[in-house]
Amino acid sequence: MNDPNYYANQHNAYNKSQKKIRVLDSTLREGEQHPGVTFTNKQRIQIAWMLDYFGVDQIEISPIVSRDHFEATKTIIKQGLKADIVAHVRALKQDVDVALKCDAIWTATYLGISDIHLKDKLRITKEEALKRAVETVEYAKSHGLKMRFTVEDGSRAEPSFLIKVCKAIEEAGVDRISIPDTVGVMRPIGMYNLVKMVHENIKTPLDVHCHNDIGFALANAFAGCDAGADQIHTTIDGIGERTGIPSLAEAAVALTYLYKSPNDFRLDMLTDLSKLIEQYTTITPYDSKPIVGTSAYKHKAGTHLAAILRNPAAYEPIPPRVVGNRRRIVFGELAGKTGAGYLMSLLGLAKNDEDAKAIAAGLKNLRMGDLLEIPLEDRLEKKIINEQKMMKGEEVK
Ligand code: HCA
Ligand code: CU
Repeated sequence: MNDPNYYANQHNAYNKSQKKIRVLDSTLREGEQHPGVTFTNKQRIQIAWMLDYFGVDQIEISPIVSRDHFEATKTIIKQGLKADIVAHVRALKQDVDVALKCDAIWTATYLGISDIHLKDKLRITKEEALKRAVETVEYAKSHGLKMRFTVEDGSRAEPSFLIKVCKAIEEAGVDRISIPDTVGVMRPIGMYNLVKMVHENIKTPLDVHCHNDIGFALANAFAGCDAGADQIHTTIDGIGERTGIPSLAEAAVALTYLYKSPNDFRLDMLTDLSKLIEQYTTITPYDSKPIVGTSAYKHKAGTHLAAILRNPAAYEPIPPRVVGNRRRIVFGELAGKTGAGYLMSLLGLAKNDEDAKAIAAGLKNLRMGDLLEIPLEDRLEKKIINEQKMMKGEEVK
């Protein structure tokens, strides 16, 4: 059978950009800025190991927040993980010194460069900001660090000043530049234009760090990649300051299935990663959260059940097992004849159209909404594995 997403992918034109897009996960930095989130050092170390095993390219943590964070950063750096550990600090020499004390190989420093950040937060002039940016990069580079510089609030900065700063820090030897939409005010085409403008002026690889204040974070991050960025910032479940940034699950699945970006992500860890955060914080992700939500693979309406029972791909973008989630069907007043018939067969009753109809009507008359949920997976296992192979473009036997 053909890939059910074939035509959708034609519209997506994924095969036109199969470049590798990297992921920096900032659960331990941006994520800890979310209300209700604070990890113990053991948890931080465990999360870092799991993110590394999952396959992210960089893991960000801030050593300047507290003594504990300093210790956690140092310990995580010592683990010798595959991912780069990025020590995130302010654009100040004394902060770079903290990164050095952690034996960091990578550091990231940030400095607000929009008019409002310069005037009302930092209270410095553009000239002072430029000088501080260049001096910080030179300082970090002279101490042998690999370095990313974040032009904080870059989306709201005066474009010519933004480019001036980017060019100056490129000259000073910066290894990556992060273009953030710090307050989440871009729309995808705007993020595309912004990143394109920067990309046309400098050669340094670009990160995109997009906030979700209006709900565009993930779309904006990908628009930035279409314009030339090659690294997306994520957190588990998208937690972060205010409404957060793109979720690791959504970004990783989109990269794999919609962008066909080469990677070795262990996507089947995604649901467990989300559960881990739930366990360690006061946050319960809403049930309809894409990929990892408890309703992400539930099917309810009668017409949906009828289709799902024949072929789950009729109403699923990718199989739940691929992302460590589970498919369930919901029985209640919407179940319809097919749903009722399936319930009968589960209960060992002979299938009979009349009885199925009567049960479906009975369920409606009860007016009790959803009555029960049943996992639906094992008998479809082979089909699911084949779907997964097909969608990755592998041969199906
Ligand atoms: C912050 C600001 C930041 C930095 C992003 C980055 C933002 O909270 O320190 O370093 O890429 O959103 O601008 O998170
Ligand atoms: Cu941020």
